[in-house]
Amino acid sequence: MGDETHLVSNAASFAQRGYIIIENAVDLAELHSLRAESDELFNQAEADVVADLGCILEPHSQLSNAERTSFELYTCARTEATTTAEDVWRITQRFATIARSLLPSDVSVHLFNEQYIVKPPHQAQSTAFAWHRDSDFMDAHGRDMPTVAFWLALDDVKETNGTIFVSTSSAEQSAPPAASIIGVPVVARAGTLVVIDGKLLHRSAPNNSDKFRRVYMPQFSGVVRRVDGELVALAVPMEK
Ligand SMILES: O=C(O)CCC(=O)C(=O)O
Repeated sequence: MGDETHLVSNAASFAQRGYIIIENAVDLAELHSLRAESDELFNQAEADVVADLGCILEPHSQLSNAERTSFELYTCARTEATTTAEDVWRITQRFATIARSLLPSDVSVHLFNEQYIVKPPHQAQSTAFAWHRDSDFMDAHGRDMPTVAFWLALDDVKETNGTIFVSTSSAEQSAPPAASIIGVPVVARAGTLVVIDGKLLHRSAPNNSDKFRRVYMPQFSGVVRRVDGELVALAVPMEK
């Protein structure tokens, strides 16, 4: 099957279910670069990663508006962030081409957010994420902008170490998140990518294991602004 056929079948499946799973989305060398960047950011963090940062580490801080909106300027800032940042940035750009095949054709693909979600060992409930849709975090203005999150497992993931669960019921998708939803856990090897629509209901489990659970998660969308016109996060153009 050619690459193009793959993208078409992925797009159909994504439109229908709100997520797709792509195994071996990165090779071993890329996985090492991503893990190294995640660990470097964790070790550099000046706050408690769980209690203060909610397990979220960003590979950049204090970006200017120009850096948040220019491919060239973001690339400069981004590739200086860590020792392996250049390798990771190449992967992010490859993911942007997949995002192109999944977002509506009238949306110009921008990098909206870039983060690692790191759950240290034995952290129980404090590392769980409740049922939500990524669009829940936008105001009424931004909520209409289609977004896709690229949730890339850097460690093997399962129910006991903090994997995500996705809701597969269309009735649940349109209702407010309820505690009674069960969902389906993603049990997968490191290197597996789950692409999640901004409107898909998902949650994640606590990490009860004795090892770190690391995930790299860039998000792509059009330019997302708040009602007051301010950017919500990044708006780095990814299409030439
Ligand atoms: O990685 C996780 O455990 C959950 C991440 C998540 O649900 C999110 O960032 O929206």
